[in-house]
Amino acid sequence: MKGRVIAAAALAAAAAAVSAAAPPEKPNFVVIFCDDLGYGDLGCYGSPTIATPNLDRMASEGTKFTSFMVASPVCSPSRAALLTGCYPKRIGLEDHVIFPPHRHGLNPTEVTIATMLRKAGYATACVGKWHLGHVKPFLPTDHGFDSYFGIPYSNDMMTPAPDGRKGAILMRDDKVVDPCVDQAALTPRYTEEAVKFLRANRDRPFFLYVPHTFPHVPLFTAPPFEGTSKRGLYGDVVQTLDWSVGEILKTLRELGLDERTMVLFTSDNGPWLIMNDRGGSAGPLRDGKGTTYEGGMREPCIVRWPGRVPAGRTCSGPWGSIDVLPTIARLAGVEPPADRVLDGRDASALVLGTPGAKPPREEFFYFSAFGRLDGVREGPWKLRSVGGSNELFNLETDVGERFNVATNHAELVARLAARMTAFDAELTAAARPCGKLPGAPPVGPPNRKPQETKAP
Ligand SMILES: [Ca+2]
Repeated sequence: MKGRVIAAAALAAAAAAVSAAAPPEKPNFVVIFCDDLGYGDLGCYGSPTIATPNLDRMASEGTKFTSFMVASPVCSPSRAALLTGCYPKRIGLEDHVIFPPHRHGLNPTEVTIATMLRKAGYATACVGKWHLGHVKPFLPTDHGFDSYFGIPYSNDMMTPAPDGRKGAILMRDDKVVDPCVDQAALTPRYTEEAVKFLRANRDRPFFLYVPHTFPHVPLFTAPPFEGTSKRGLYGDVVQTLDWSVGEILKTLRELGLDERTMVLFTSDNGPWLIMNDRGGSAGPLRDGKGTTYEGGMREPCIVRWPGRVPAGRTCSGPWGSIDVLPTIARLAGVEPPADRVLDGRDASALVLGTPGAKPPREEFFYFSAFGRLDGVREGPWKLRSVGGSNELFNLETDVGERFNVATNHAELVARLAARMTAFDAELTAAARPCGKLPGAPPVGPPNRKPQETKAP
């Protein structure tokens, strides 16, 4: 008996020695970022016509967030914010999206999630639509990704191919591999590429970023997805994305990586409503893409990490894409960049459902598609102050922003408006420039329309 006790004690001591010697396993991260997906476009967010069984199951196995904010209602600035943890204006990318003639992009001096994790030994890959600069040194492979496969800007930015066709270009790393890609095959090709990356890196920590091309218009899919939804081609395309998420989750399960992998699903901005049935739905939210109402900037967000992120939970605590970098840093046990200002905050307690966890921020700022500061949220209150007109909404009782109560709360309106002015001045004074090649055309939309107000 005594011998057995000693043996057990020796075993325990040996086990303790092993665990003290071996560094804790670093978690993997998969971020799936759709393009123009609306708050109301998933079954688990209320869509009656689009079937998303994989995302619904992901939500039941993880946490569904109902106040997840992106930092711009259009593509490029929103992507810049996700990857750097900064408001787009802080890094010079607030003024609308990058077009093919442009020669600017995310400054190579910025630190992305990929740069940060790669330094910590992670394998990194970007599979999908980049839209942060399509020439060197602004490509994914210049920003911490070991590899890149996808279209470098929006799928409606067609350029002439050598054979006379017009299409979207497909790149691998820093080379164009197809000047006119078959867009109907894109989502399955991205998925195949993502799955291949997961299999190849099963034994080391990885960060996989999948910024999908869709459901941005023009919409494409193919059998077996075509004609399957009750919402026309738009629904078919979202159902294709749902299948893709299912393939990624299935692969993680097969590789035994479920408990070591956090998967985050969201989109860059709200639905493009002027596209009518080719655009999505913001569900109960007001307006959509391009606006600073909630429909433009509040996104579906599901986080799944079995054993760490509570299953079947709905969380209304506000956080957003700018908090993803600091949150991943905390969960990976790495330091976020300390030599510069970040706007994002660590939201890991909220994400992990730590009892008593508070949202990571007291206030969130709403910048327009052109970098004009339109609004601020503080607690339940949101002030939109545009062109001298004030709208105050209580988002807890009026998520659809139907009741402007500004006249009932003059003091609050004045305080929030002053806070907006102060923050914008502070941010503008400390803003860092985007990256620009010599002789680059000006940042901003070509043929700017008069109503497209630039940042001051
Ligand atoms: Ca978009």
